[in-house]
Amino acid sequence: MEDDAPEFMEIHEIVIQKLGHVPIVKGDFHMLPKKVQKFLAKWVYTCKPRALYICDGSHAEAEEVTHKLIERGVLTKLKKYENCYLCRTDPADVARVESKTWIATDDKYETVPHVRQGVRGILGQWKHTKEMEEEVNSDLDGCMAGRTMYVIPFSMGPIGGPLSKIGVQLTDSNYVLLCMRIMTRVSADIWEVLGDNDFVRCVHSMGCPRPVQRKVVNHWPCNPDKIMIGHFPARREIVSFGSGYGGNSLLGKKCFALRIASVIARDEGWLAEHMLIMGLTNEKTGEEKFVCAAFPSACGKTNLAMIQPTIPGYKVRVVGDDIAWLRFDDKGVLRAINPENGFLGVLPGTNMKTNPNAMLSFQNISIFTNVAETADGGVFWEGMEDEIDKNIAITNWLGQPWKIGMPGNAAHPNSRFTCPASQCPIIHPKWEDPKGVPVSALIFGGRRPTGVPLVFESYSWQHGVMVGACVKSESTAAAEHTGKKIMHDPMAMRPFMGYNFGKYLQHWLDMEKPDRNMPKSFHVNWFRVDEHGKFLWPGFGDNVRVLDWVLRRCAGDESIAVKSPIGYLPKKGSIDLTGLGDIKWDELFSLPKHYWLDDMRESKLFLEDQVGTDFPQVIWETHAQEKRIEEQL
Ligand code: GTP
Ligand code: SPV
Ligand code: MN
Repeated sequence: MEDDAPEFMEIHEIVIQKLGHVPIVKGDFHMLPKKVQKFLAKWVYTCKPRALYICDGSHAEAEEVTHKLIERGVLTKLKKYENCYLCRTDPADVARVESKTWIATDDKYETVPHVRQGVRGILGQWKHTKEMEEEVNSDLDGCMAGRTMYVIPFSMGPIGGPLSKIGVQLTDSNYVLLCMRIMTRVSADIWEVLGDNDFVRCVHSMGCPRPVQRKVVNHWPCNPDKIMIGHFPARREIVSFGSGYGGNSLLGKKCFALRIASVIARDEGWLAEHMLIMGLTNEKTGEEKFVCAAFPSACGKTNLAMIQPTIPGYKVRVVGDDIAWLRFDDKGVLRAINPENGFLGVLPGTNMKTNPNAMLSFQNISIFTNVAETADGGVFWEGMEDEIDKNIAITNWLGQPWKIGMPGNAAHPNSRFTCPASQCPIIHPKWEDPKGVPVSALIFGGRRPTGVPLVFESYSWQHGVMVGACVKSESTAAAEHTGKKIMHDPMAMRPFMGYNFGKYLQHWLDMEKPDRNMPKSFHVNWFRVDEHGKFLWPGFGDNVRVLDWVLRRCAGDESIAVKSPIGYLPKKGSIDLTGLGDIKWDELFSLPKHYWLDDMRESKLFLEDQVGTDFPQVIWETHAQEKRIEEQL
């Protein structure tokens, strides 16, 4: 391990001597586990902060940091709620930046597949370890000058749980610290629990040392031109520079719990996935089933995880809204934990009709980033028009006066709330169960305006892997893509892959074993539109009607499905549409032959181009989906 290399031992000694000149404003360096001291020493030496602040996760710490942020103008207290704050970022730093995200390994093909010659790969970006290190060393050299380095010990998953993992994040942003406290479990207990375990090394800097070189906008020092999010899976290290937004800076989330964790999962035989986890209890029988669903960013995970059912019979409870760590137990049951501690959810479109449970989750201890503010100390975004006083003055996310009906947006389309998961009124009592919950079904989906039915079921586990590999979706504001183009997002993991996607698909296939209880898998699409561009399906709480069909299939009901060339479709009338008025079933479930032939050929070409010789051919061979469509549709 690199930390043990002699030069770092020397640096460690030097820094320990030098630490006398770096005041430790909180905590005791000498009380930290040796391996953490070494990690810290290396980065103090590189980043040259003004002071060190070792966090303990206490309430007093939150108060102190919040107070500082208010004083500096980064946070505005929202007087309509308890302990809620508004934050406006530099408008140049508003979303994840996929084009600046890299995985560094010595062997290129450990990270990216062997693409077809002449093709530009889009399933992950690789850099040689040495090249990435040079870039890191040059960008981070002195990057915290004049700033405090916060040391954040955190756990992904319940502290000390058998499926949980520990991380330590260094950051020069106390906004990031506040958000990490909500999104992960920050505690001084981590130092004890760490013991002989390894930890994920997370280094984050806004990239704006003092004296600043670039004009600071909204008290949000950042360096958008030089954003870099680098991962070193071999030594479980993440280095993020230049951005303070969401997944770019809260390193426990996408960087750790998906990219690095997918590599750990490959090595240890489990799965780290971009999936929600929810429980549905049948109120008649009392039986509860859990499902996980993988949709690309801004495609409905948070909303589905928290739905308020519109048909009687189910009690829904949320375990997680974004990431699932999945592992088969010794009885062959797939179990899932939510490694996160909070929700970082999209705000536009969220209201008391579409997602009351989210609305009720952020009435306390929450941070709203890049939304509009109302004159009474409340918040506003697109979709909340019916929930605010019509005459109230509004200030948009850019700080300008704004009125409903004006062109442009009041809130940034990727504006988000950050709140503790425990505040959700339907949080599952077992959401922190260290063993996880048993999973009956896996669901894939995306925004597919045409051709793709509301729901279909895969023939088998292996076919489900193929359906997952073919996931596509309209691009959204969650990353830097502009316009609404349909993009491939296999397994909803394109931006979050930690290693070669072909090997990842093989790892999924290898999960299937005779003594395991393989969950059924499905594909859903809430976003099909009619010829006028209107959604054919009401979505949101009504999605429970689809889940009801899914669960009846899981219970073995053969009478409600018909075999089609793409998978099992619901038999006409087998989804409960009571009270919905006019639903155009035939349009919602039609499989246009030309669409599907084109789609299959295009998907096959995409995977052959992008995954090349790493693609597990067995999927095509066994499933001959194109042939079936040609002959049977
Ligand atoms: P990330 O946090 O980026 O991973 O997003 P997510 O997958 O959790 O998506 P989220 O639930 O936040 O929804 C994103 C957007 O889609 C919001 O504007 C929602 O209002 C909208 N949305 C969610 N579910 C539905 C649905 O069933 N139908 C329609 N029409 N829109 C939906
Ligand atoms: C996503 O894009 O899937 C998110 C937001 O959940 S972020 O954490 O910024 O990646
Ligand atoms: Mn997400």
